[in-house]
Amino acid sequence: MPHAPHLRPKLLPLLVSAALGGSVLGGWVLGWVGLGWIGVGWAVPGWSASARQATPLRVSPAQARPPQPPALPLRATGAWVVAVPPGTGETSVFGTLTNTSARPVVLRSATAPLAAHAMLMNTVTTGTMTGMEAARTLTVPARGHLVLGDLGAHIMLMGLKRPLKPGETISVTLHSTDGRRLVLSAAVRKP
Ligand SMILES: [Cu+2]
Repeated sequence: MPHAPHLRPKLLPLLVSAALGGSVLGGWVLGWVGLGWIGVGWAVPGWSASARQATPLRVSPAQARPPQPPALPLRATGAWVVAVPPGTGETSVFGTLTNTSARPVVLRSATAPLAAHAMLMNTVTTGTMTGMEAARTLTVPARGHLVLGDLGAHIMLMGLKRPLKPGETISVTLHSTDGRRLVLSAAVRKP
């Protein structure tokens, strides 16, 4: 991030202004430093650590980003997206989710950059009729798996922002009820 390095030149004037106490020059320097803080400094995480340390502060792009939610203990295998004809705005995501932890993982939503929204769904058969309905949650059992398929639970992407090309890989993120997430890559292919 470009912000943090700007702070360091201002640390010295701050010390100078403290040494000058209430003098006019001290007040002027303090005012300038203060404005600098408002303009640049306050929002930078870890800036006060840089004030205490003599070594130059380096902030990598990863550190400068806001904290990411913790990852889910899930592994996705064979994730794929149904290639649909151009003009079709929705499609399904299939695959297998394996829970590597000793507690069930309860998914509450999905998102995908290429879709306006995504839904968790179940396939429901009543008599001879088979249909889909939105699922409030989908659970991956502890040390077990959940198969996402066209005859069971699956994820639907709606409002596709562009046609998906067979062979490309798209990103889908699953979100659990406790705020963790899994970002999976799904290959687009014809059924
Ligand atoms: Cu569906």
